[in-house]
Order: sequence, then C-alpha cells, then structure tokens
Amino acid sequence: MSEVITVGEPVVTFASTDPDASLSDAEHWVKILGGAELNVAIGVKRLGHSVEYISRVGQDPLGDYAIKTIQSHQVGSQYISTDPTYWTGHQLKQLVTKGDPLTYNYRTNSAAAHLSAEIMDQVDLNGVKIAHMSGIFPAISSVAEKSFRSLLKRLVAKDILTTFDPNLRPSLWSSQEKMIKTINELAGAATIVLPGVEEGRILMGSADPEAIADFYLQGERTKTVVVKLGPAGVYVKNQDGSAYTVNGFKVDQVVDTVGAGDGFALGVITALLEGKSFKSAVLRGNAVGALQVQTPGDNDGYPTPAELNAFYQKEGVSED
Ligand code: KDG
Repeated sequence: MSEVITVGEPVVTFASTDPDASLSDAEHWVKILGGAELNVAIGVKRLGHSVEYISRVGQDPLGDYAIKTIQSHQVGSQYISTDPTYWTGHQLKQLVTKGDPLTYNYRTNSAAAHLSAEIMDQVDLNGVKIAHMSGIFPAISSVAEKSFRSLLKRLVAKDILTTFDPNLRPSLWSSQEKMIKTINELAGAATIVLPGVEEGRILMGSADPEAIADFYLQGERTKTVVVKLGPAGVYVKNQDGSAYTVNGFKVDQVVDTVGAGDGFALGVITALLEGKSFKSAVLRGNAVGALQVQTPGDNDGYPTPAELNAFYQKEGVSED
C-alpha cells in the first residue's frame, strides 16, 4: 500500500480566463482538475511519495477526464469507482486580479456524494504512514460523511498519523450549525489539525491563533495544531504547551490563491515522511503554499524536489 492515503471528490473545474468577469458574464474557460484532497495527493506524488486517492466519479466524459488526469499524475486510483447514475462533480471558477476567486459548485448528488462506506472497509491500510482528511468530503452528503467516519474509525484503530484540514466550504453544508459541529468533532480524531485563522472565527468564534490551537488541542487524539495565518506564516502549538511561529515567504505576485492550503498540508506531510523536524515540515508547507499562489491552476505550482530546493536556495533557507 502507499505511504499516504486520502479520500475526496475530484472537482472538474471550468476556470474563466476573462479577468474579473463574473461567473455569469465570463465567456472563455479552460478545463482543469482540482479538489482539495486530490491537490494534496498530486503534490505528495510530485515530491516523490506514493499516495492512494479514494473517490467516485460518474461514467461520463468528465469522469473519464478526471481518472485520466489522476493517473497521469501517478496518484493511486485503485479505489476510484465509477457510477452509472450520478455525474462527476464540477465547478465554475472566476479569474480575479485581486483576492480569492468565486466558485460555483455543481456537486449536489454527484457520484462522489454516493461513495458508500462499504468501500472504506476494503481499503488496505497496511503500510500507510499518513492519512490526509479534509472537511470537504463529509460536507458533500450524508453518505460521504458516513464513509468518511468509517475510514477515520479504521485510521484511529490502527493509530495511523492523520492530518485534518477543516477546509470550510459553507455552500456544501446543509447548515452552518451542522458544519461547525461536524468539523469540530471530526478534528478530534486527527493527530495534526490545520485550521486557517479566519476559519477559527467561524468554527469557535475567535481569530486568536492561540485560542484556536487550544480549542483543537482538547481533541482526544490531537498532538499538534498548526494555525495558518495566510502570508504571515503559521502558529504551531503542541500538546505539551510548546508553541512557536514560522514566518511565511514574501511573494511578489499572487496569481491565484486556490490550492495554497492544500500545498501547505502536502509540504508538512512529505517532510514528516522524510523524518524532518516539525519546524522544517512547516517551513516546507509555507514554501509549497508560496509556490502554488504564483500559478493559475489548483495544483500546478506544487514543486518537484529540485524545484523545492531551488526555491529554498533563492530564499536562503534550508530544512534541518
Ligand atoms: O482547496 C482547493 C480546492 O478548494 C479546489 O481545488 C476545488 O473547491 C474545490 C474543492 O471544494 O475541493
């Protein structure tokens, strides 16, 4: 089995190429593949680690495209099933010259929303070192939430290191209350929780990094919380009370912010797989996030090992 495992919905994205046009006015589009957990899988593989992605797509042209693209990235697709009834999840994405682009999702009743829990019992977890989970997959349907929980239960039983990114997507949840309750509960089963500082405002009513970290450190299995502060970097707090901040990298031109958080997660995951210190893992997370915001797609800025080293050299930093 692969070193890393994750579950999610691949999102076929029609990205506008008309700067600052609204989603209804845009006329020109390119087709790309995103999906938060898939982005992580693509970046983990690009940095040289094996990864398996569990999902479900429709038996339709977008599903064929998703599978071909996933395989072209050499991400494991053994547990991707196809659904004869439901379509492949997709979305429209704006091109903005400033800030975060708006997206519009066509994901209700998608094939991934029908990924059943039985498949989770068949997933071979032998040899898996890290599982990456995000708050998006349980948001897409009650079936997906059940599947997510059954995988999480197996990960906990096998004591597999699990990273969890809340990845708030309010439009995918049935209600804000349900989103907050579910995400905060699921986070407790993860070893490392990766919330964004603005997510803290919604999830526990505070944008204070320490308060956010303390909240998630109450989780029964949580050892470390990394609060992402955007371009400023991250605040890290451990179960033993130790805490520190790692600065972010300065980026001259932000092209598209999408995929930066996933880039952070995959940087941390791959560095931990390589036995690096947690501080180095966070440094790598910041580096991958900074590289990703300089490209237009959802995962095209993630580096190879050589590109990561070139970035470190340019910045005059190194991992220990
Ligand atoms: O984190 C990036 C993702 O959000 C993007 O690739 C697609 O919107 C998406 C999603 O919900 O996964």
